[in-house]
Amino acid sequence: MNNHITLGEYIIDNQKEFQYSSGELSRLLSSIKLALKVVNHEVNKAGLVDILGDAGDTNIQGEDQQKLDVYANEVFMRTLVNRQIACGIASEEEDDFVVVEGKNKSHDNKYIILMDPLDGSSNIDVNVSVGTIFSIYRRVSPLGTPATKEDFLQPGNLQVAAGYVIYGTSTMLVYSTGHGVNGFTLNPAIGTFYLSHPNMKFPEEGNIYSINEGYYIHFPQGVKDFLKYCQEEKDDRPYSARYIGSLVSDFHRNMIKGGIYIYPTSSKAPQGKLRLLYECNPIAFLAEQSGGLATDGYKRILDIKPSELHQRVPFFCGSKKMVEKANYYMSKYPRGANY
Ligand code: AHM
Ligand code: MG
Repeated sequence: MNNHITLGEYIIDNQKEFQYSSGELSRLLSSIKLALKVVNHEVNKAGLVDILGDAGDTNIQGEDQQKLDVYANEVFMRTLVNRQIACGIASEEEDDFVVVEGKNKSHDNKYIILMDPLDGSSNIDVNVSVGTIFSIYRRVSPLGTPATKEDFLQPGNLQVAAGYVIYGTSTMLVYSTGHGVNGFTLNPAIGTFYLSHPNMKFPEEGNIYSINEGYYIHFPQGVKDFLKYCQEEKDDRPYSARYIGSLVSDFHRNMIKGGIYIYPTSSKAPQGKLRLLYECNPIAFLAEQSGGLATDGYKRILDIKPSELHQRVPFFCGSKKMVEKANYYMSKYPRGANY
């Protein structure tokens, strides 16, 4: 029975998957586990204490920060910095990346981490699931020197590990170290995660599409055509529309049931909304590791060479056949045209 394997045991048991492992990645994952339990505790009592609402500040991208965004960011940053395991951290809530010193003020740690500490935060006030997303790379700058921007601007296909936490009806951690995707569910009574969803597989086909259709008028023609296809009365169509507005939750449901998530460019957001480095890349890594696909409508997300820490990209992610179909409609029009 898988449900007797705890997350802690699983991390240790699978350390051997890494040829030259020194245990650093395992310690990094354990730190994430610790931080997420603290955030989970706070998210769960969100309606009870004065932690809801606007923190009265905006982040670098001009978005209002919710108190819980700020709190989650502080918890993850503090935990990762104090444990001195990564050499650098970038977060949706931080303007620039943060260099982390290792033991004895050295810069000998191998990994950098990028994260969105609390994604979908507009859902917090209304008791709808939110998530944490993270992405881990091996540094490219020399050991012993401070982490540099180049460490963070690596294409997603070089990710060593990626995952998300979903603070939903139950709290789950879903992650991959490049050997498939596994999901762990928290038993809140004892604070332990158990392997509940071993070797998760994205269904090749699906019948759910997730997109903010309210913005239809602003979408590229390829997206409009694909939506028409989804709504057509033919074969197993029309498909169901399901959109939570919380990427982690929409992705999680689609990975289990089969479906496609789209956040396209629009005449209002010409680059799209979602951030490549700490939203799209980690989710794309999990999609591919479970048999799904992720593109920007034309090419593979994981092959995009990033140029900016907070870069945005259009995002098409989900069941392989559905993403291929969406790409097919997109390919009929040149990129960036036909609004
Ligand atoms: P956030 O990082 O500010 O929370 O924004 C990301 C979220 C995603 O979780 C979600 O899929 C999307 O924004 C929803 O955007 P919209 O309200 O425009 O549909
Ligand atoms: Mg986000």
